[in-house]
Amino acid sequence: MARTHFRACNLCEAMCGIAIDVDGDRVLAIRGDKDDPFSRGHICPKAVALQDVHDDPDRLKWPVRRTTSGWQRIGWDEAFDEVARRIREIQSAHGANAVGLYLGNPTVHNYGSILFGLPFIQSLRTRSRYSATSVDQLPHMLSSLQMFGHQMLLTVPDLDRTQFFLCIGGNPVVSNGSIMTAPDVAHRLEDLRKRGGRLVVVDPRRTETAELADTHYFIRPGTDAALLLGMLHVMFAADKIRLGRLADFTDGLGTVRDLAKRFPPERVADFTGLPAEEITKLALDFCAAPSAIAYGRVGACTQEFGGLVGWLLTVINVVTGNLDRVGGMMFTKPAVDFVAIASASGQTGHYAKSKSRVRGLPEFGGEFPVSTLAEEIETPGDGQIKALVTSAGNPVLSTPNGARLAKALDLLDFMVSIDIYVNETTRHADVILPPTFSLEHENYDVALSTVAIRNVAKYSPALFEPAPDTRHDWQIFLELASRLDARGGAAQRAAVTAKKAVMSRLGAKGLLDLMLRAGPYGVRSLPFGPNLSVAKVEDAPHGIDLGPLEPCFPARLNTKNKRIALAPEVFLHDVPRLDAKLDESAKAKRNGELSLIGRRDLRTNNSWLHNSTRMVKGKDRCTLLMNPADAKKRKLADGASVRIESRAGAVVAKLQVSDDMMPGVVSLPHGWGHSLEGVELRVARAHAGVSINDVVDELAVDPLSGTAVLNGTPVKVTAARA
Ligand SMILES: Nc1nc2c(c(=O)[nH]1)N[C@H]1C(S)=C(S)[C@@H](COP(=O)(O)OP(=O)(O)OC[C@H]3O[C@@H](n4cnc5c(=O)[nH]c(N)nc54)[C@H](O)[C@@H]3O)O[C@H]1N2
Ligand SMILES: Nc1nc2c(c(=O)[nH]1)N[C@H]1C(S)=C(S)[C@@H](COP(=O)(O)OP(=O)(O)OC[C@H]3O[C@@H](n4cnc5c(=O)[nH]c(N)nc54)[C@H](O)[C@@H]3O)O[C@H]1N2
Ligand code: SF4
Ligand SMILES: [Mo]
Repeated sequence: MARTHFRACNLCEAMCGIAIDVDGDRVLAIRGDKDDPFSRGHICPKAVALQDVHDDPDRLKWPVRRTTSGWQRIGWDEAFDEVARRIREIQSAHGANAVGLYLGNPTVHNYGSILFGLPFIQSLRTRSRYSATSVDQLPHMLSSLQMFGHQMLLTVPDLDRTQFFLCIGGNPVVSNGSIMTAPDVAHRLEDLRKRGGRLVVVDPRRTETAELADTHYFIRPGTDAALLLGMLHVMFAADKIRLGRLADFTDGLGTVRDLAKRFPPERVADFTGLPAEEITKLALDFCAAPSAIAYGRVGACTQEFGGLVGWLLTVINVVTGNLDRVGGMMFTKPAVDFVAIASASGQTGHYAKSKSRVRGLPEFGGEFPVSTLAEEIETPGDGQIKALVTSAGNPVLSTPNGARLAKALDLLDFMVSIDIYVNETTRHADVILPPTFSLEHENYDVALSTVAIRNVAKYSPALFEPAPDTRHDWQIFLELASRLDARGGAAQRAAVTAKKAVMSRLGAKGLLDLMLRAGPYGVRSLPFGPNLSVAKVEDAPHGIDLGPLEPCFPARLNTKNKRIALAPEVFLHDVPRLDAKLDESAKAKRNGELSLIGRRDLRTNNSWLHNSTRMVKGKDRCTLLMNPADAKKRKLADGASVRIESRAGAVVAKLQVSDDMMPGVVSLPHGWGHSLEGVELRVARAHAGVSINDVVDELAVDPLSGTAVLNGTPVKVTAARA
């Protein structure tokens, strides 16, 4: 019997409502759900990959153990017992921190992983924790922690009501938006222009988003902090600073004024590549707009001064009165309110409480920069990582110098991966524990709802019964946690068994129910509010719109004094590094080096959708983009094989000459490089590409935040020998 199932796509952050036509256990079609009030029928070409991954014959369905003669199927209990035993042995021999943990991006898209990942982390008892955060949004979290007192109090663009959207280092038309859950973002950007608003893009590449913009500025990679300081200089000098309502609870304006004085547009123009007059105009236009947003994403965060950029973006929003106001940068009131839940237990996040063992880089939120993972495995001494757990991550392709990390993984005494594939990372594991995939379990976007441009609640029921004898991510975490906790005597074991029984009965769904009921739209919202619970959200298959974002400061500020800290010391301390860079760059010669940046494609999702034929068909997309002038200088023709080399390593890719690139800058996408030995992804291997992260330098880290410098790698590009 054919039927239609409604849910939210959980591949990227856009949370699009989808309608899946099914016949028995077969997916017939995946369409946009026109009745979803938030996404209004929009989907992107990736949505159908949900079906392709679901049906993928390479997807793992049961635990496997690596043996000399290949992967061997084992039972779940045997697998859980072995993993827990090896972790315990290694921790008793070498200490708790000898076991490392890496959590990848899909964790955030799966509520079971989020809700049960936390107790698992506690049971692991290790400080050697890593995640994709340090190759992504860490600077935004750092500025929220320092300025508003909570790392999860992230700013969200009020995209539908703004009159000026300044997009720095983001390409939402392709990425579908990030820390800005906004399904159908391209139409929303067009609507902005239709209502007389302006879109300005600052990017070293004329991106798909730049194509929609009123103005696009090329910028030299890694120089955005200087641009933002130049803009602040103009705003102060022209007396355009207006904090409005924020003035009553903001500290540090004078400090920012003094700092900005030192960065006139003329000082930063050559460095950034933007003429001083354009910087001045941009700053004044921003101030003149009835409402405006300074927004930055991956290109803004993962660069040499990413920490400063994260901070300065928010400073600009505050000093122009655009924070927490309609049409500016706002905050959600999500139905599952993590900020409130975490704050209630005293957890606001922390920064630099400790330093990484080998390189001395700062911890953030209990995690170390993933750029240091390889050296922590390689370097002997107290705290050396001897075993690793990876879950929903592929750091061999997604983190700097993946080739070095791959070698390091072979040094481990034990590795376990929770993943659906034998890929570039999990091929190193001793045991792989494969969870069910998206369509086999229910979901609720607890994380992404907190960064949506409207307050929304959407529950996705499971479409298919999970295959017999499979486990969800949350069940895997719970099984492992219980075994790890049962380290003590009989009494402790009994307590653990009892706790496990309760958690297991509750499940992810039961926990969600408690959180919804306790949240701002739960029981508290009575008598007139929606009184949300799992039953309520289950009753609304297309999702529930809870209204536009609303101003919430100072009430929601989490700083002790309930004031915004505009000029935290940690950021001020990093400015001299920018000064030095500015002075140095005025003198430096670039001796033929180009600056390498990344790229995303509409049909990719980091490293893991390339085993779907529908996602990889067509022309080669793992190409190096280069400006015609740079190609001519090097006598390189379009389509030539070129060698891209940095301090860290080299790869060969096909050249694509394009005047969409700023002169001096080249671009290669990430997530490719599937030809490594042992990768069991048949389609991806046939469309392997190369990994930019074999070139991106693991030693290049923003020392302030610990975020990897993924953009702005100095490279030499030459003709590849045949
Ligand atoms: N050079 C460069 N590098 C980058 C970036 C860049 O712009 N340039 N971007 C960075 C960014 S923003 C990110 S977020 C990271 C991503 O970095 P990672 O998270 O390390 O990499 P992914 O490719 O997302 O890998 C996801 C893994 O999860 C598995 N998986 C998928 N669904 C599930 C599930 O439901 N459960 C479990 N257990 N596993 C699942 C997939 O098989 C895959 O192995 O990459 C970063 N790397
Ligand atoms: N189709 C698709 N969608 C995705 C993903 C995917 O892999 N494919 N990944 C998802 C994930 S995990 C994330 S985090 C989001 C990311 O979402 P976005 O950040 O919107 O996506 P990116 O394409 O990484 O955009 C970064 C932009 O920064 C530019 N850039 C590079 N260096 C600099 C610089 O120094 N300064 C400035 N100003 N710009 C610079 C790049 O040219 C690029 O256009 O996308 C998500 N959505
Ligand atoms: S934009 Fe993102 S959420 Fe929407 S269909 Fe595409 S991958 Fe799924
Ligand atoms: Mo990301």
